Amino acid sequence: MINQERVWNRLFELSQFGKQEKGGVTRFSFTDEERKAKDLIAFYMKEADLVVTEDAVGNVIGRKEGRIEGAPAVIIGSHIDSVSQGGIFDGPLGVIAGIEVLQTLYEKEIETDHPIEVIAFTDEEGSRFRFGMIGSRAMAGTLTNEDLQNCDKNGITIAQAMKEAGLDPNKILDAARDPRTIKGYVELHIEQGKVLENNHLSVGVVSGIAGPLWTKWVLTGEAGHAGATPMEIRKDPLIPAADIIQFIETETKKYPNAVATIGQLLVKPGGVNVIPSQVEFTLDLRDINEETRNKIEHTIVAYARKICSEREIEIGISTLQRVTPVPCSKEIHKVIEASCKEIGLEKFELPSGAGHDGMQFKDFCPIGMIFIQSKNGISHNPDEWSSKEDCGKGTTVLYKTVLELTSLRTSLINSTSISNTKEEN
Ligand code: HGY
Ligand code: MN
Ligand code: MN
Repeated sequence: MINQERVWNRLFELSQFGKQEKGGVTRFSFTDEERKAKDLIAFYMKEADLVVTEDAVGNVIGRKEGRIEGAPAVIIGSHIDSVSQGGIFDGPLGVIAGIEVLQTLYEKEIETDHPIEVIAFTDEEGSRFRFGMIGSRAMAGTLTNEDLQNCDKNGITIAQAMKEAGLDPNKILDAARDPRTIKGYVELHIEQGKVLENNHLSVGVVSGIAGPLWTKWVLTGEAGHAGATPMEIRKDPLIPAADIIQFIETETKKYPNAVATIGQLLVKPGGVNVIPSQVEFTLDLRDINEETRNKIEHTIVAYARKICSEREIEIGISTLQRVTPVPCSKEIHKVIEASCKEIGLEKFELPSGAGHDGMQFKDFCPIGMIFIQSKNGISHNPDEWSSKEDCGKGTTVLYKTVLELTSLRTSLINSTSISNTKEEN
């Protein structure tokens, strides 16, 4: 029923914006390449006969009205911004598949009870400003002016970048939606892990989404001469930093669902023959259970403060973003499973280690996610890959799920799915 070729071709057409010579796609928010990508998405939405708007933070929204006047909408969301040298599927699959669902309904002249919106959210990744999910936060009414002060590596704040993109940062609240206008949220995404591949499956239903906690660590010692300064009198911040990073790995490995990543590490002043004066690194810590994540965080911080005080090294830890892990809706979970069964796919449930825009709607409406297999579990990497067939299967499951969710016969209450409340640790 959906047009798999069209989904596939559009994924590659979109990937040209931000394509890197050295491989992969780099498409940060509020850049020219992202603007061109949004314009192409808007064009696809118009092809599907949608009313296309952009809200106060640049979310691109395509809407199809339903039969019932004033009924709340089902939202199909994802993002088209990327990490640096990322793949072509992370985000775009969900937006292009969402448009495909609506184009198919248009071509088959199928009306639904509830309206449907497909949304390309602004800056899900947080790659440019080290603060993400800007568009979905704004729609959930939780984006603040303080958030807009986060800046990129050139010191440009989100607010300034918005202005340069023709948006008014003072109007972010205009993007906030009334929860009564939204019935539910569903997203198709690549798994970005190896679970589906290890189980030889194309599609899975997401039980819950792990919450990323991003923190910035700054350790300050004293620069000195690499040759003339004896080891015992040095105040070298890099040594405790290395100790802390090793401790982070050891501590995190004690918890089966927890993951920790040091993605950025900066040594200043960075001279070969200079004892570092300062070290800055970022920590991305996640677990599907918030208590576990907090426990790991507190243990790491206590250890770090202890060894830094022993070495007379100053330590500063600041939070870049703290996203609560979110369980998915049982009802939507059931609808996705039934859709899988309808097309002969085995039902399979798995948690999401990656964060997604749907998390921002946790207090807003029930959320559901569909995963397709990632080859070798690789993502955030030019080698990110999913097969055309799996993209087609995922889009078909999304199509059937949306058809069911937009029918009056399916009622949704804000509930959590049973499976991700169990505590493994
Ligand atoms: O970082 C993440 O989990 C997602 O790719 N934004
Ligand atoms: Mn991503
Ligand atoms: Mn993503």
